[in-house]
Amino acid sequence: MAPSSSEILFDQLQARDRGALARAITLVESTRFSDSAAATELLNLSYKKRADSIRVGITGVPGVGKSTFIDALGMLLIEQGKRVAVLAIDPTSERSGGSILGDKTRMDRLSREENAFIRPSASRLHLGGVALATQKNILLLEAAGFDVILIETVGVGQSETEVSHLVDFNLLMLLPGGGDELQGIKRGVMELANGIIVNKADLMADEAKKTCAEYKTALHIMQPLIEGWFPTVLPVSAETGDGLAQCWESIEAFKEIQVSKGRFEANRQLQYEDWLRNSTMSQLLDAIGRRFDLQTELKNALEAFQSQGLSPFAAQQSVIQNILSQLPD
Ligand SMILES: Nc1nc2c(ncn2[C@@H]2O[C@H](COP(=O)(O)OP(=O)(O)OP(=O)(O)O)[C@@H](O)[C@H]2O)c(=O)[nH]1
Ligand SMILES: [Mg+2]
Repeated sequence: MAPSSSEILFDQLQARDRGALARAITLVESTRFSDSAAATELLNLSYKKRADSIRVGITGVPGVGKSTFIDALGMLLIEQGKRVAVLAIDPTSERSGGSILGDKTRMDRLSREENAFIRPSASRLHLGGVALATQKNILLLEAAGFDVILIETVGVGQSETEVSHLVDFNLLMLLPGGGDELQGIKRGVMELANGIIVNKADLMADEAKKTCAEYKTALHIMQPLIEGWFPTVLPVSAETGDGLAQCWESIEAFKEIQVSKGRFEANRQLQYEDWLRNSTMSQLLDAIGRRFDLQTELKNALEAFQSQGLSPFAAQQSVIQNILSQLPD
């Protein structure tokens, strides 16, 4: 039997064909129903033959130095013979429109490397949608031989939680000085971190050390997120490269522990279960929304509530009944 188009595309991916990677990403991000069978087949192949890799999420407030750090760390890893892919999850990119270009210029060394691949955030989607789509892109990148996947996320509250469902290691980037509130870091975010780095230590070496000590103390008070692992806290400089090698060593040490305890695969299994649940719900909701013009139904319901004296409950009931009455029994 002749190979299917997805099998051909998968072979091209494995042969590290960059054009094939771009086509593969377009295919799995397509919302056209006619693409869904081929996309699923490609993802099946990528999932079944998935290779060893590490997925690291890098979160922090805008300007903390995430892109600069990824550029420098990526170069270090490429020197070690690794292949590095960078994905961005940026819920603000749609609004500002500038951050994608910003990232490009700040990863200018990495973007010229044959063994690197950089993909900006798919901004047409809401945050949850971006995270769900990213899970699929990760598999494609791994099929294409990328063994380190770095995910840059702007820390604006919810995105840290979303990205923690995608990665093996959560790296939180902070600036020297200032308490949690100053850095816009909520307590829950710190609890998700497997490692913390305090960047721009070249500008403020003493302050960076002090901040590290403060976070170490704060972490000691907290219940450890993962048994047998105490999050590393390091001063670094993305600009000079100081501390980057140690940071990567700690990520590798973490992976080793997780693998040896059987938790590495177990964590990914949970993440796929999570994806299955959320992605199914979101796709079905999209499909129902399109099939029944949910937007118009909701607009009418809102109008009925706002100006026709209907209670919110009655307005909701009329939308649901309207839709359900169109379905066969
Ligand atoms: N001195 C110094 N400057 C740095 C360092 N890291 C980043 N910068 C500078 O800080 C600014 C912001 O860096 P980015 O890497 O773009 O920060 P980001 O976190 O990716 O920002 P967003 O993508 O907008 O969220 C740039 O001007 C960098 O040159 C560092 O370690 N030391
Ligand atoms: Mg950036």
